[in-house]
Amino acid sequence: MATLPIITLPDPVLRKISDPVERVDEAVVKLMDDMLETMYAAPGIGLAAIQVGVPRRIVVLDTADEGEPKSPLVMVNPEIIALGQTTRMYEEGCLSIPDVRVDIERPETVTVRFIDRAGKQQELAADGLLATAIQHELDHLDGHLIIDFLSRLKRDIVIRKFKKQAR
Ligand code: GNR
Ligand code: NI
Repeated sequence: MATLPIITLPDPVLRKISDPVERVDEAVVKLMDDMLETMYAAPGIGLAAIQVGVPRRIVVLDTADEGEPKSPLVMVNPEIIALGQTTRMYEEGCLSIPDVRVDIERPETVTVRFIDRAGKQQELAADGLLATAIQHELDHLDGHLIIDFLSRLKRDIVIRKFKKQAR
């Protein structure tokens, strides 16, 4: 296993739309395991493949609290098949946008269909932090970021700050 460098703003790779995975082969399993190690090391509660520069529809998640047993989740080609009616507001962060927090209102519950590490189709109904994190990760697969929920003015300020840092 290996930790991978996490891509940050303003890298345009983060805006790419990721392609579906055709087959969960050895290389995909290795990437998923490296993504989990990278996420735990960061530390974070989720990671999309595009954040390590791979434009494939793969995400890893673990929203277990510190001190609780690890509860890694790996999703290939995830699709949201149902969203709850009620919403919740949560202050989100992103490993690709260090030190920025954005209050985001999203559906409180979500049902997602995906292929697991063994290549088997699964469905999962999630709520709370896991539901929030799943929606955050699926946004990455379509090139969407938490700053897209800000006004244009605030978004431009964040982007300018990261462009300046990158110089
Ligand atoms: O580690 C992360 N924490 C987090 C907190 C609130 C809502 C979403 C997240 S996901 C984030 C890791 C990340 O950037 N995943 O793409
Ligand atoms: Ni993120």
